[in-house]
Amino acid sequence: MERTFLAVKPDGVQRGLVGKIISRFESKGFKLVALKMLKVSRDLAEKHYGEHKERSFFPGLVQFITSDPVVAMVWEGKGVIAASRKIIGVTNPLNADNGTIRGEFGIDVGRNIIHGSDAPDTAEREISLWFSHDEITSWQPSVTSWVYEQPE
Ligand code: ABT
Ligand code: MG
Repeated sequence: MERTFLAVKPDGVQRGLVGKIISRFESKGFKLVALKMLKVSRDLAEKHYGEHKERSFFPGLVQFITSDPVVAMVWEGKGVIAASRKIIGVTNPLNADNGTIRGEFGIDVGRNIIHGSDAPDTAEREISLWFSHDEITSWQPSVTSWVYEQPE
């Protein structure tokens, strides 16, 4: 089953949005398989945002993500990578659709509340960057057959 990496950023944690955010993914039917709160190291931040290393906003991005705790998670389910990006909304919260997390809760691009992996290869890379094997739990929700027509 497909997996994605999501993280409530320091602004989302400070603003008390962790519960509301987790609730969105839970009630959609996706399965939480890993969760931890941590203060991100500079090394982890620079690896996570490595693709933006040469961009002018990179130092500010690293400063922001390491400034306060984040809540890091792995979620599992059919189509979870693309579906999560839809639930999250586009990068700039002012352009994000109503009903998305960023559309509902954010204004500035540098305070966009939550991160979600943008493709299968980045999801795999980010999950192994943020979590060790034994931090990811395998379990079967008893409601699976009420979420999926043909449970795997
Ligand atoms: P993330 O989930 O944080 O990766 O955001 P998203 O995938 O929606 O957007 P990308 B393109 O990956 O941006 C990463 C972070 O960089 C910030 N950013 C991005 C800017 O500040 N200015 C820019 O011009 C661009 C392209 C926004 C993202 N996060 N934060 N905070
Ligand atoms: Mg991104």
